[in-house]
Amino acid sequence: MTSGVAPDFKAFLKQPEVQKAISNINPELRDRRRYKPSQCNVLTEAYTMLQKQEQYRFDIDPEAKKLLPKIIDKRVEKIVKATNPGSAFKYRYGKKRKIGIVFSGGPAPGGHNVISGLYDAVKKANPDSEIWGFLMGPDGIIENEAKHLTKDIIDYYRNLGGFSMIKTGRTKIDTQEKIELSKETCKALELDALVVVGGDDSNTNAAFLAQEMYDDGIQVIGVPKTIDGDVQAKDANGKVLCAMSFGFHTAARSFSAAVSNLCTDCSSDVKYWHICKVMGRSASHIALEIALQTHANITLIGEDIANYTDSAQVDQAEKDGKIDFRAYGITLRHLSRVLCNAIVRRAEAGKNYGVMVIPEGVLEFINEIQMLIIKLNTIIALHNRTHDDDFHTAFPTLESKFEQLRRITRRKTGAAGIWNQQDHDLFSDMPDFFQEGLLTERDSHGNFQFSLVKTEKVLMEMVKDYLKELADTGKYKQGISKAWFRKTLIRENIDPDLFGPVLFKNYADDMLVLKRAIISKKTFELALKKKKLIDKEGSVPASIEKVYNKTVPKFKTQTHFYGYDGRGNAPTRFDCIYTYNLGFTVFSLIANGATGVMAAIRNLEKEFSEWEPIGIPIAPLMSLEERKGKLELVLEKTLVDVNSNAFKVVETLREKWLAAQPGPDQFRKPGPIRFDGASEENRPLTLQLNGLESGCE
Ligand code: FBP
Repeated sequence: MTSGVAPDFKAFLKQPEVQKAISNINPELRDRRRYKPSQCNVLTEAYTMLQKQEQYRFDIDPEAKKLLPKIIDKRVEKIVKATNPGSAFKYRYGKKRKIGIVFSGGPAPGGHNVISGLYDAVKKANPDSEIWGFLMGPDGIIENEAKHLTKDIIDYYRNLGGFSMIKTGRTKIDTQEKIELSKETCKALELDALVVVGGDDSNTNAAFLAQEMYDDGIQVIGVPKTIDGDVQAKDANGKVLCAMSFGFHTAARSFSAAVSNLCTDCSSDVKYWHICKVMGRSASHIALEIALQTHANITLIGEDIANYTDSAQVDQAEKDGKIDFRAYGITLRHLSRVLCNAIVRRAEAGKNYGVMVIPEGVLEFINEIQMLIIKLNTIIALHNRTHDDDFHTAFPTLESKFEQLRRITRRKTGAAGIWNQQDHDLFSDMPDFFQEGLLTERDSHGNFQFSLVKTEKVLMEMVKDYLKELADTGKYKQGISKAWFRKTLIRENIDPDLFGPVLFKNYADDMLVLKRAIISKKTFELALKKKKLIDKEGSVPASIEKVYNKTVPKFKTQTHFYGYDGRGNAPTRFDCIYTYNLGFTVFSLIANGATGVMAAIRNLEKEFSEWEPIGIPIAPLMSLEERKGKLELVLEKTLVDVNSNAFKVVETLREKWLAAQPGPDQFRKPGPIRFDGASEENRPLTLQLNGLESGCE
């Protein structure tokens, strides 16, 4: 390799066309930075105020009342125009403020626009007010690492993806010590308000910080962020207050574009099943949206799987006068059978290819796995609480962890009641990489890290094993076209109508499937010999051999993971507008003295003109949940509702999209994310469908 750049090449690099081609600034970037998202009418007003919405009520958890007394009685408040604001109101509204903002958890497209919306609103009310961004997530608050966000910084990131402006982190402000340090930082910086942009855990932290800093007059506002789409809010009567967190649309659309391309690819070279694991730590909202966007052949929805009941097993138990708990919830083995069934049916229809979408959190919905995860979480948490070291440091290798589990099964005290021989046997039967996956370190929130487990590999290994069993027993065969069969034989002057009925179970059809008893080349030849179509010693004609080879199914897979790529995508126009308005909503809540509330936009599922900026109190949404082996007061994640329109559509069209008959597949091509133009889509399909009157009972 030579070093340095030749003088001629230096001159080449200086040419304007070359400079333009290699610049970091491209037309898309310029367009995005220039784009001004639309604003809800009310947010364009000079002064806004909050109007209590008494029609929404909540079933309040007694623990929330006990732990968050200063913010528990807050109501949902709608942002409305302040009519005839007096001078005291105007002074309060427009007083000089210093507001801190933090990103918490995984990046989600649109975060920068929350900041730019907040910045524009703050500056509109008082040009001397300032926004400070905490660096690297909640650690920035704890360690007082913040930077003043100036116009240049804000303008640089308008409508762009990621959280690169101030970065993010997963630290949880979940101990009194961390809360105290955060309070000290907010006081030291003389903040009027702190804005926490995060998911369920981060909004939980926001509520506790609001409670803690109430008497200091430091307001805390949450913003619903996560590509997983599981930060949503309804009141006790099921009235939707926040239909979706921001970032979901962009990530799901980005994954859909990639999955759709695979649908096109597999139906072109017709030899692969593309297995697509998609992000979504627990809830399957992303997978559901991908199903609607692409009509992939198979999409698993965790919440649907959890809902599974084996009715035959229930009936049998009833007859025996018992309750069989094992009949509720699917097992890993059963799920692999369901997948095999679909693969076999498509193969019989001549389609030895397809696209399967698996949500990364699917294992959590499988009863037996869920039990193991809960038990292992508890064992790890118990160890960490009772010893001075950490479980993963104490038992660094799989072997040592396994040995510790074995010791627990033999013990009579401590974690012994949690882990029994049956658990140990189930765990021991799992492949090494899966055992390792189940024992990986939990994240800082104590969550099991599904994105680190090869969910698709676990399932595909089981699928492959069972497909082999099905092939060996004659139940898995590749269908071939009758026209092709006839043409191939006629070319060698062989009468297809003599051979066809001997070989195929359905010679009258257009797509032919070998008879069940023909399970190998040997049995294939035997069938022909028996009917004297080939003599005992004679070799099989080349065309017949070709037919046999074509009937042997081959399950070849390509696996893909869609997660970080879509999370880093530049926001869709929907997410740009949604988040910019969230930024304005945050300011209106702060200017009107709110705290312990989450900024949200009601009616996201409707036309933009109907969007309604609101503040939702966080504390009444919280309840007790098991975390790190103990009960904690948290904001609940919203899972896919299996009675929702969106899910019912997928369920109803599942068979159609599987397309297990000869003929074309039913793929939908959403195309890449468009920021502009007539084909740009204005909101997630899940929201569009859920916003319509239901056709279900
Ligand atoms: P948030 O809920 O924090 O927004 O993160 C969501 C997510 O992208 C999940 O879909 C995924 O399981 C997880 O983050 C991955 O975590 P990490 O970034 O730590 O690998």
